[in-house]
Amino acid sequence: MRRDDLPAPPDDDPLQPGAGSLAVRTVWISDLHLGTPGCQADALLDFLRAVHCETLFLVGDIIDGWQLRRSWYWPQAHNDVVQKLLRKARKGTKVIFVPGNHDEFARKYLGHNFGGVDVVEEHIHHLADGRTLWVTHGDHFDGVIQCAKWLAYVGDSAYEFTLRMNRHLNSLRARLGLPYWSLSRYLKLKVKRAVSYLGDFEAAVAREARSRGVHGVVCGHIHHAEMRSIDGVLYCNDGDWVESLTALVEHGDGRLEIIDWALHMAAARARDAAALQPALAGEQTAVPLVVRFTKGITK
Ligand SMILES: [Mn+2]
Repeated sequence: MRRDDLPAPPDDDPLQPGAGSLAVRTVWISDLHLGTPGCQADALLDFLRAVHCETLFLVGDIIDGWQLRRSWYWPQAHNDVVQKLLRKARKGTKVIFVPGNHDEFARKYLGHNFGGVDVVEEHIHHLADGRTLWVTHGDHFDGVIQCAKWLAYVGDSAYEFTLRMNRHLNSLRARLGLPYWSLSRYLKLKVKRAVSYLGDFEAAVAREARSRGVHGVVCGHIHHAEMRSIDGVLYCNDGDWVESLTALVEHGDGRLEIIDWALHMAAARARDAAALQPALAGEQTAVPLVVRFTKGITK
C-alpha cells in the first residue's frame, strides 16, 4: 500500500511526514557516504523532504571519494539526494559544506561556492540564544588519539561486511514489520576498545573546542550521534546516514536536539498500520487483527 493512499495524519505532531515538515533553524548532517552501498539514501531522502531550515550544514564524508575510486557505485537515489540538497540551496537555504576525510578532494575548493553550496574548512555557528558552536568534521583528531583502532575499519572490508550484514538483517526486519536496528552500532558499543576510542575522540574534540573559546562543537566522523557536556563544553555529534540515521537540529529558540530518523520512520509506519487496520478487517472491524491471524494459523 502506498503512503498516498492513507488518510492524512493529524497536524499536531510537527515530526509527522503528513503534517508536511519539521521546521527548524539549523540542520547538521554528516557521513552520508554517497557512492557506497552502505548509504541509506531512501531514509535520507525521507528526512530531507520533511525538514525545512534556514541553514543546512553538510559536516563531511558526504560523497565517498575513497570508495568511488575503487569501484563505481551511484544509484538513482544518490542522484536524488544531491538534487535535493542543491534544490534546497536554490530555494534559499544556506548550505555550508565542511569536507571530511572521505571527501577530502573537496578541500581543494575551500572558499568556493558551487551551485549555492559554500565549501569551508570549518565554521563558527551562532545559535539563536547567542552561544557559539565550532563546526568541523573531526578526522583531524584521529592523529592525536593513540588507539584509533575502530576507525581503521572504516572503508575497510571488515566494516563493509558488517554494513552488508546490517542491510540484509534490516530488509528481513522490515519484512517482519520490525523497526530499523543497527548491527554495526551494536557491535561498536560491544567492543570495549571501540567504546574507549569513542570517548577519547570526544574528549579530544571538546578540548580543542574549549581552547578556541566557543561554547560547543559539532562534528561527525565516528558515526555515533551524541550530545553532552564534556568539561564545560557542549559536544555534539550529528551521527551518520550509514548506521544510525541521525541529524542534529537547532530549534528557533537555540535549543539543540538529535533527531533519530529510524525511530521517526518506525513511528510513522506504526501509525500507518493502525490507520489501515479497520480497512483490512473490513466488516469484521470489531475483531482484533491479532486474533484473526492466530485463528488462521490453527486451521
Ligand atoms: Mn570521516
